[in-house]
Amino acid sequence: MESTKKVMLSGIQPSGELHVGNYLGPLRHWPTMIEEYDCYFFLADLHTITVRQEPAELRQRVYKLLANYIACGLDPEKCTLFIQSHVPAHSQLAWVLDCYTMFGELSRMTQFKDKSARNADNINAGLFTYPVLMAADILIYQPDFVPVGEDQRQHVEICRDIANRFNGVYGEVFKVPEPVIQKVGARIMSLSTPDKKMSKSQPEGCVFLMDKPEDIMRKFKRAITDSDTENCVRYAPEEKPGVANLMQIYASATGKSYGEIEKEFAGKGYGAFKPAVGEAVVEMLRPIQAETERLLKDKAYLESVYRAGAEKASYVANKTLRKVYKKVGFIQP
Ligand code: ATP
Ligand code: LTN
Repeated sequence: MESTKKVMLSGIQPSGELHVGNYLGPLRHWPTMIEEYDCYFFLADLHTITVRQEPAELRQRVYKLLANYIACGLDPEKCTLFIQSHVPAHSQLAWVLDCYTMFGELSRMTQFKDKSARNADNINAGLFTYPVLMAADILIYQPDFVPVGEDQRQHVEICRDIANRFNGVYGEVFKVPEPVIQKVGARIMSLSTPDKKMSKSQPEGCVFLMDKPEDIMRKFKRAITDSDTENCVRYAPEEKPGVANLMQIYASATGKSYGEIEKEFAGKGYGAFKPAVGEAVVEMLRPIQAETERLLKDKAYLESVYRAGAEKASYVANKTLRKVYKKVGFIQP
């Protein structure tokens, strides 16, 4: 029997180590969704090769990300966990959608502009059409919701535009999904340059999920607070972006409000605040790190998870692909 639950889908690229931004932004909220929604979570390995990857490293990172997913609470019995390249229908749908996406709209994507500026020697067509593959990743499962961090909002918007355009020609083929972006944690900034988002492709100022406790403490103690002389823990993102970012991290890790944090550190200054944020993060990550290490020793289990996931995902994805092929006029094989 078909499930009547609403459908939710998201993915992360195994393009580097997961960091606190990936965790506090989207990932941490996913396990709370698996009871209520029919959830698909995948590892976006096809997306990673828009930037050159070392093959052996990429393979390792896929295992590690899968172990991280499960350790963060994504129970493979309760949701569909899979590797993007194991479901060829994503790429097959992406080609069709390429033909319903305009050059101009892809040229406006901020991530394309940023990444092509950073990889000037490799501005490949994949980097340019990346949002179309992402739209295919999404639309092929007909989800209601797509939980992501703030930086992915534009990609979910273009996905909606592509779906509406296609539906406009062929009728209601795709469900048009809504992005879900958490308020606190949606954009964790780098600890060293608080005007840039924490990003795995820029390890400077980045706290990784698997960092040792002493490294986490060191990174937080060195975090750039602001050049103001106030030395006061107060939430003022415009004036004090470094402090606001640490407050955002502390609030997400402890569940405290900004008001409560201001009270807790009243009269104590940054010298007390920074190590307290570090400790909260160490404690938050401790169980995840231990479980990830345990899972990484059990490759056979991880393989059984991604195989079962690909089978479940393929069933749904192929159904949508067949419908699309039929609509555009391809003869059924
Ligand atoms: P890259 O540097 O390779 O672009 P990234 O670190 O930006 O990687 P992604 O793989 O693009 O991470 O993102 C995975 C998920 O984490 C996405 O939903 C994204 O919106 C979210 N995310 C990434 N960085 C942050 C951040 N600093 N704060 C909150 N959410 C984030
Ligand atoms: N583009 C996303 C990863 C990603 C994704 C998706 C997220 C690829 N396909 C589909 C949500 C839905 C990123 O770089 N973070």
